[in-house]
Amino acid sequence: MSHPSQLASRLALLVIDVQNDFIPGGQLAVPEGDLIVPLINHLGGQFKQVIIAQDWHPAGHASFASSHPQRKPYDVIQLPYGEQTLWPEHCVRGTHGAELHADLDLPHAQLIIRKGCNPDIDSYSAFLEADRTTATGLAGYLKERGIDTVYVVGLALDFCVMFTALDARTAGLNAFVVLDACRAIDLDGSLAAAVERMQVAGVGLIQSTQILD
Ligand code: VGL
Ligand code: ZN
Repeated sequence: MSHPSQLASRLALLVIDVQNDFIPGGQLAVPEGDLIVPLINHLGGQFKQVIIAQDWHPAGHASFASSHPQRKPYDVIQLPYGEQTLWPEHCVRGTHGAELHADLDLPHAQLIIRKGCNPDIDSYSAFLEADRTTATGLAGYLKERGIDTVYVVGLALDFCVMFTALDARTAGLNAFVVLDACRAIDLDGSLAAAVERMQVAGVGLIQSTQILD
């Protein structure tokens, strides 16, 4: 597979949730989450179009275990839109944990898209909330800019990166996940399941060496 110069304007790099709470030391730390930051910065320099996603929950969000009596983190419950894994409180809007990692260096990124803002609905995907109906507007943004191919990197590979890549495919885009620029939570086999789902959906799983000059 060959990849055209990422500077082509129809390609975009989507940087998912590289935020303090997903970095070791944070509330929902992804192992080695910090290690991908230099690579993401390097990749970013090769893309003209860079979009950043930021998990951005109000306090008391429905995805927090603390919002449900008798529940603990990583329990799975039924919400009106379906199954929801419960998480420690994380990425509460305006807090340090919700801020992008201080070393993320993507000054030319033009869009930061915040998701999970609805108190009652989670949103792993940067395209569509967990009710699978409420759109963030990202598909329209990409379409208006003539972007037809996205490269997805960040955290966590088996949750927000996967759902973003799957929804990119549903939106009719070519989608690649740059595996070495991601890290996973890997809860109960979620990493292997994510790889399988992405392959079935036609998401290209690649290494950064395949696209770096
Ligand atoms: C994420 C769990 C909860 C992610 C966000 O960024 O993958 N995971 N909220
Ligand atoms: Zn979240």
